[in-house]
Amino acid sequence: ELTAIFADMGFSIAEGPHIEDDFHNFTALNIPADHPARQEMDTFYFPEAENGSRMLLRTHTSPVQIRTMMAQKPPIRIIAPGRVYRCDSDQTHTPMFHQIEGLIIDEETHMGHLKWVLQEFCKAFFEVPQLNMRFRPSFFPFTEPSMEVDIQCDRSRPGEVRFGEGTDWMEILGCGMVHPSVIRNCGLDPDEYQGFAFGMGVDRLAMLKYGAPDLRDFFNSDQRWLGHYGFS
Ligand code: 2NM
Repeated sequence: ELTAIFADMGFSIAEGPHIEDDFHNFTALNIPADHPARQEMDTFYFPEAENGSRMLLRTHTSPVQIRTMMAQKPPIRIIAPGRVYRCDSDQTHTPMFHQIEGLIIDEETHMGHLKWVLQEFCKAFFEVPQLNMRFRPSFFPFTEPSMEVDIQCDRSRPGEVRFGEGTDWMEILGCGMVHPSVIRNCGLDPDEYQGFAFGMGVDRLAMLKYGAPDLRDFFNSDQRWLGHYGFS
C-alpha cells in the first residue's frame, strides 16, 4: 500500500542486501565512528572476519539509497521498502521491523519538492482531502537541514484517532536535504547535484492508522488478532 502510493508518484522501487557492511550502513551516511547507533547494543553484528571487518544486519534501508547513488547518475527517484533490524524489543519496538525510505537527487531538487511529495503521500495514506503538516527542525547525520514531520489529528475521542482534523499532532516521519558529504561519499559532486530523502517506520504507521496498541502483535500470527484488524 505504502510502496504503491510512491510508485504512482513516479518513484522506482529499489532493493538491496539485508546483510550489509560498515561502509554502506554507516560510513557513507556520514555516521561518525563513535555514534551510538554503531554500538553492539543497537546493531546485530556477525562474527569478525579474518581481516577484522564485521558484517551486520542493516539498521535502516539507507544503504539501498547509497548503493543506488554509487551505481547510477542522477536524476535518481527511488523508494526503498524492506526489513531492517535493531536490538530492541518492547511495546513499540520489535528486533525486525519495516522501513520505507525515499530519495530524489537531481540538479535543482529542493525542499519545496520535498514538502509536496510528503503532503501528497499523507493525503493518500490517511485518505483525507486536506491535512495540516508541521516540519520541525531535527538532526540526522545524513541530512542537512533535517526535519521531523507531524500531521494534524484529533485524539479527543477515546480509542480513536482522526487524521486531518483537530488540534493534536502526531509524529510520522523524518526527512531532510541529503548532506553534501553523503553525496560526495557516493562519488557524485555536491556542487552539481542535490536532493532530499525521507524515511518512516511501516509497522509504526500501521499501528497509528489501525490503532493497534502493541507492535509485537504484528508478528505473533494470532488469527483472532489478524481477523480483528482486517488482515485475514
Ligand atoms: C530518514 C530521515 C532522513 C535518508 C537519507 C538517505 C540517504 F542515503 F540518501 F542519505 N536515505 N534515507 C533519511 C533521511 C532517512 O529516516 C528517518
